[in-house]
Amino acid sequence: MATAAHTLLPLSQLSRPVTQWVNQVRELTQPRAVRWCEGTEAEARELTAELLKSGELKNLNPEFFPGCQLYRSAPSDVARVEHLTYICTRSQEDAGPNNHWMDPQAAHAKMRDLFRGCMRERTLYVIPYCMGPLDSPLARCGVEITDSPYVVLNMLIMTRAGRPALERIAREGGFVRGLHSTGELDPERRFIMHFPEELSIESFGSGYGGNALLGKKCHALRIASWQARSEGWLAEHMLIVGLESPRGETHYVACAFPSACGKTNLAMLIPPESLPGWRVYTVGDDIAWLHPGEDGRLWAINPEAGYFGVVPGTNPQTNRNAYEMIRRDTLFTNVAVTADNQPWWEGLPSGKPALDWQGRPYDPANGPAAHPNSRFTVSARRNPSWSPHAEDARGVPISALVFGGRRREVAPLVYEARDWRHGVLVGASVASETTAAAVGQVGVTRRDPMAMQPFCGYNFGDYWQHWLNVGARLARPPRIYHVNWFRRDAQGKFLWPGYGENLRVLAWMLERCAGRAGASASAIGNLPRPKDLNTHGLNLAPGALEALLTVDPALWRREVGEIREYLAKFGARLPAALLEELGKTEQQLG
Ligand code: SAT
Ligand code: MN
Repeated sequence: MATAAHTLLPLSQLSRPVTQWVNQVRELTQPRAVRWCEGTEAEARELTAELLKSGELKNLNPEFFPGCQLYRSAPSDVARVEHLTYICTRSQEDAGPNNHWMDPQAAHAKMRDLFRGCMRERTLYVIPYCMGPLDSPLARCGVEITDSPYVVLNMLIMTRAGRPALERIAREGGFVRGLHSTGELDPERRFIMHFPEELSIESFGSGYGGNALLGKKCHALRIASWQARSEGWLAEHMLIVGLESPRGETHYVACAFPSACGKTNLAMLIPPESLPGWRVYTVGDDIAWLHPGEDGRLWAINPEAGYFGVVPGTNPQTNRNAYEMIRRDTLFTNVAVTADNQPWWEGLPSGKPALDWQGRPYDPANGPAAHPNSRFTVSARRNPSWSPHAEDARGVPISALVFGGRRREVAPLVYEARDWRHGVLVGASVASETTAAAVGQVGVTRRDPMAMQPFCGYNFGDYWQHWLNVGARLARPPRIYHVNWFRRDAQGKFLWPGYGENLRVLAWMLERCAGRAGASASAIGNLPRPKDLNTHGLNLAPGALEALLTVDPALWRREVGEIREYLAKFGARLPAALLEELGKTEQQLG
């Protein structure tokens, strides 16, 4: 009886600190109603029905895409806004040269002005959520307050949201506070502010992705990276994938690539027919929380419960799992539609767009039919390769960490760091061509250490030192690799087929971890010799493999110079160990 009575308690009575905060926000923002999210399916259905009625969502063809809806965002609100994203620490040094910084008091004052009265005529939604399995000691909770029902629907898919999360918060006390309003969607009045010292987030003026789904980049990376440093773990922009070899051994690998560089595709990789006996299991596609375990290994959980993936390019060849997964119960944002109301995007093998992502009759003169950063939101359990170990409270043990970027030249297909310390330098030196996931010019090469440039909630110098410290605590650290699926030849053609064939590279890494595969030492680390990589059945162009596995000393001397110049920005906070490792590489380049 006691439990039954307990579950009937209104959510607003479960946690006093949460209720007090909701009341303060209500006074500031003046909503016409407050709705606490239970996290039930009935609630999601009800909310969807309301949005269909108001026209904010549209049903897609129920015969081919049952349970799927389309949302069109404001055309000026289609990606993360890094230039409007701030880390607000008391000392600017703590935010570091890698972040935009604002004084916390000034930032709060600015945001208070924006939030004042901003929810008049709107409903305020309270979303308690848990990042990570509800029973995991590694999981952390938050509460997002938002006036966007679209954000609520996304959060219900992307996190463990609702009553069980609030019950955990009531037990534990602490939670990350995320306040969000779409405001007027005015790019001139848009800010994404983080207060790591207060474990809070304030986001105004955008309804899109990482700007608005505060559990994702804002909490699980920027705030969590700060929490992780003080608690001795790592919050990383990494997919987690389980690879079962034909020998029947399963190893877990975590890989950091910048946004829109294929993390989701790699996490759901389908082994090519020429590699029989391999199986792939997805634990996560975007974020990993990594903890040193008592056994001296590194253990990982995926804090998310769904995927917010890039739609264009998804097809049966590139990612059959995702292609199947998004055919039901999926929320599409900014895709095109066909004449019979099916979602359509660039890269689909058939169909043609009738309306573009803005709902205009499709005209190629207006650019792509689907926005290049159009997204699907879908429960992780819809993924045919979903790993039930994604629910394990202690996580999965990591055998290898992989960094990567999108680079036409310089970086070879794969190399292995000499050891953890060198691996931290390899991660810190990642560079990549920018993509449509953030507002700004696409295709410019920039440094993106550990793929965390937009997401690290504190000074990169301190972050690299923290990486070194975590490594020092691991008796059995994972090996560290760097990959580049995006090398091109002089004509601009990709040298490597990518997608499912990337398993060949992962297989080499796992064989290295098991002490069974060969490599040759180079100045930048260990590379497979052509014979160490299984290229059976791959029709690589003549000379392509050699080009993919070559370290060009002249290009690398320039690269080392650029890395040194980049690292120098971090001044006294830069760990000396990284310069020592860079010195070793430079010396060996001759
Ligand atoms: O917009 S999100 O940050 O959620 C997606 C991404 O950039 O990876
Ligand atoms: Mn991402």
